[in-house]
Amino acid sequence: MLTRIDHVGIACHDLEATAEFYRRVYGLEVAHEEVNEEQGVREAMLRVGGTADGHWACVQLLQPLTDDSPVAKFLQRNGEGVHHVAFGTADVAATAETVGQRGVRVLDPEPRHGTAGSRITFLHPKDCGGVLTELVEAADDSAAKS
Ligand code: MC0
Repeated sequence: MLTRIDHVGIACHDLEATAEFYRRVYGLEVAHEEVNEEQGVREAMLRVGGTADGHWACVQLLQPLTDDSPVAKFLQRNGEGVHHVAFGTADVAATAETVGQRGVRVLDPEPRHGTAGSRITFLHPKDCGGVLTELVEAADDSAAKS
């Protein structure tokens, strides 16, 4: 059902300064940057290593676009730090349905638009041991469905 750790999302106030930290300390470079208005974030993906299913495990830096977005609320409450964990799956809708049947609240019954053409859904942190959890079907993951 889950095929990889796709990314760890990290909330930050300043995307450039945080990306510079990851570059200076770990030598990681930004592979992709995007604004996702629907989610209220600017984000940057930093590739850490390849995964067994042919994708990348990434660090995702998240800077809020607006004061009332989920990441802004998280920063106000907790300060900078780990915001969510995202797992890859070949079929986000089917995986969300399965975990929903297992008693976890699925926050996006219809998958939404995520990084680089991916389809994503979030699971409620209160049903996942305090971890906001994201399911990601990358643009080319669906090839693995058949
Ligand atoms: C909130 N809570 C969290 C949390 N955010 N716990 C762990 N990790 C987080 N990130 C906890 C709060 O501390 C609070 O606990 C309770 O959940 C309710 O939080 P709230 O903010 O007061 O209330 P809600 O219900 O308005 O919002 C929480 C919820 C929301 C998780 C439903 O943030 C949401 O829908 N998030 C999913 C979308 C998202 O985060 N998008 C940004 C990343 P207490 O104990 O005080 O009640 S977008 C992204 O990552 C995209 C670009 C991608 O990957 O492609």
